[in-house]
Amino acid sequence: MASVNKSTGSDATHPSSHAASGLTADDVARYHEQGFLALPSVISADEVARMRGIYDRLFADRAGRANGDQFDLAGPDEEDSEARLPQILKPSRYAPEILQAETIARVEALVRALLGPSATVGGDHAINKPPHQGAETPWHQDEAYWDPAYTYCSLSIWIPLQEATVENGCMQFIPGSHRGEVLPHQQIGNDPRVHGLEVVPGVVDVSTAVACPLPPGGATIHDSRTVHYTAANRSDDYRRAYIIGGSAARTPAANPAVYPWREGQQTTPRAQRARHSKE
Ligand SMILES: O=C(O)CCC(=O)C(=O)O
Repeated sequence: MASVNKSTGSDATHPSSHAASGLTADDVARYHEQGFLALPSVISADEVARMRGIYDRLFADRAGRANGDQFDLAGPDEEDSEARLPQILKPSRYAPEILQAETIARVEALVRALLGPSATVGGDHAINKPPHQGAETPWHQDEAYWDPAYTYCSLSIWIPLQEATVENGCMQFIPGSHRGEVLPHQQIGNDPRVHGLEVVPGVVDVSTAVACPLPPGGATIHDSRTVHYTAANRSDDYRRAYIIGGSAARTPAANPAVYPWREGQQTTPRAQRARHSKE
């Protein structure tokens, strides 16, 4: 008997809902059970090479820096300090050609297979770990960044533009963690200048973590509540990740939580640049 995804109402195991995505019914069931999925091949080697050229240019040009879309996720983000974990929000705003129609169609099929036929693709970002860099992306849940006034049904598709290994910072997940609440977070290192968030140290048991190495153009997909992490890049090359989101409609939360850590984010150098650019 087909099972209905309670959060979306979609018949997620019906073959017609996932045929275009290339996912099997087992893949879909595993995603909902574990909160993540690793796929060895989502975009072609040629497409990876084409995207990588655009990606490297965006970081070299510091695209989006002036309006707060490009910043250091893990460091103080001051003009004279080298970024530990450079991130660009909405890279497709600065280089729309990074996303070809074929890739959007592929991503949309994955999103709809997992979240239901009305789900949409939207919201991309890029995290570029420099070689021999000590910055990890600490354990966190994506929803900790979002407004707790809503209940979400969202995922992220994480695509490495070179091989992703444990050594250079592939994705790691805590299976089943998407079924819990949003855990207490703080700014990384409890430093008020840092935009990035981490689960408060000691709150999460990471002994069951699963690392997901991937070839270039593979992808991991994770629920917006799944606790995840990437290690520091100890390789000789950049670790380039292009990430694109998908979601079904959010609904107002019945009993909204309060996320005190979001207040701190409003005072970071990144948030100040974003505010000034709008004045
Ligand atoms: O690429 C990384 O280092 C982390 C990515 C991440 O946290 C995400 O895609 O939600």
